Amino acid sequence: MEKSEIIKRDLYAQEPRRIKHIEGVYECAMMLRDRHAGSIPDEYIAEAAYMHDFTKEYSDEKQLELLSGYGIEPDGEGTATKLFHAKTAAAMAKAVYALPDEVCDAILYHTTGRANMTDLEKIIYLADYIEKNRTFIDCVDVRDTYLMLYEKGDPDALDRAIFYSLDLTLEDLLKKSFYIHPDTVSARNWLFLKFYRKDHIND
Ligand code: DGI
Ligand code: FE
Ligand code: FE
Repeated sequence: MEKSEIIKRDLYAQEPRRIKHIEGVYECAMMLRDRHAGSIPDEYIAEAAYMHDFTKEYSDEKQLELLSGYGIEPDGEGTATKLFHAKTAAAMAKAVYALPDEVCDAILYHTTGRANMTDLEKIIYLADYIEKNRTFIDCVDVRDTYLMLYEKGDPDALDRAIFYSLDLTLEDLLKKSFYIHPDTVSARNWLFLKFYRKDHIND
């Protein structure tokens, strides 16, 4: 039995409300892999997709317990509860399922992104944002933008869509006056510099 099959079995046994979303991420990530990074193995996509939100339904208390058990500090001194699940899922991916480091990193950075993301990290990050079951306006907007760029043949469709999604996420976080993780900022500025260094001058 492949590791991704075991994760999937354990995930379905937890009866999480997020199965539909997770299946959507798997399907979308496979499609993005076929279009943009053909050398990534099926099994890596499956492991990262089925594991990425494995702990999402756990209570904040359980997340904090898990983090402390793994010796990991919570982000924003515990104020950014939405970020707990990426760290706990990545830690479990390593400790419980012995997944490869590349896959654990795609799980770890699926919520914030980071500078210099690998293709696998980009694919899981974007698939999580635009999979077909997402109905939030920003997700629909990024999904449409990605498709438009891809259909136009833009070789940077993946990166441009991620850049746009990071801007929307940061805007939303600022509006709510939430803690912003440094990796979210680094990811956004990494792509900002990629696209604007040559043709955009700040006032
Ligand atoms: O777990 P999902 O809902 O599938 O998606 P996700 O893991 O991408 O989580 C999305 C949430 O994470 C969304 O509410 C915004 C939040 N988020 C992303 N970056 C940051 C953040 N929250 C804080 N406080 N700080 C961040 O930098
Ligand atoms: Fe998540
Ligand atoms: Fe998700």
